[in-house]
Amino acid sequence: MLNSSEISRYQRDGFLPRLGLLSKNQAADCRRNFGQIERASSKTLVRFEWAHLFFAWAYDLATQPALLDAVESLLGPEIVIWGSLITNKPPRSEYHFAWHQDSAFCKFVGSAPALTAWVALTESTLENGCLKVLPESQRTELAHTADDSEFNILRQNQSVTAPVDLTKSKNIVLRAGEMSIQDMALLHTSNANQSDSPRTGFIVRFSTPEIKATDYPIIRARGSRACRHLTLWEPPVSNDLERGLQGRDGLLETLGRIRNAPVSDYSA
Ligand SMILES: O=C(O)CCC(=O)C(=O)O
Repeated sequence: MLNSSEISRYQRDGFLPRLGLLSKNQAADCRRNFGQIERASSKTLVRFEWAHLFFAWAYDLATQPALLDAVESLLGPEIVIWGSLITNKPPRSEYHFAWHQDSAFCKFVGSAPALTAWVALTESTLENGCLKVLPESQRTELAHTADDSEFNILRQNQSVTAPVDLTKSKNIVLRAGEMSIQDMALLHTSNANQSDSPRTGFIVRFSTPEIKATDYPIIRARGSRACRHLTLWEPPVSNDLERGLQGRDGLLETLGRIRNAPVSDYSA
């Protein structure tokens, strides 16, 4: 569990920068598992959503006891996972994330508390485009607009428009296996990868059963409160690549039908 000074720091700043989670070898194993998905897809994937629903290794990562302990310290004992995203910046590529608040485009979370864990599967440095955050920015919701940059990895290409003082922003440099935790409303960005190796992060999105009904599949990570308004999924039990990728394609198709717009991943 987090200690009281970590909890106060999170409540004040909106993030915790550097927490140990996996060993270097465990992080490398997870990166290798993602590499297998890339090879099976025959493309370099820049973003890959929902791995925790279809691959046991990704579910295990998203529900590591130390990760859930940290989340429980901040959200309480009832925890749901509503999303995961692997972000993978290829070496020397222009892919980046514009300044944004996740809360601006996740209205379905409603007033439920929500946070994101960002787990480094490779080291995450200034050179390869680590996460950068603006402390205390979680208190104000800012206006966003579409940003038509081809290399903004955000699905809706969003970018904050309100003038903000970014001089107080902080880089979150992590070793492979470390993680940071951010409030969903914290303003953040990350620059392009100027190094010779990929930069890969595994993002897990947490909330509580108070989350509004959503068409997203939800995994209960801790607790037992009734969640009848949510679509609860069972954890995946296998790492079979073909079955996992097929299942995920099916989910993307279903979400595309519900939204009447194709839902797909970006590949480089
Ligand atoms: O992986 C990154 O560098 C940033 C991810 C991010 O901003 C997001 O998923 O909202």
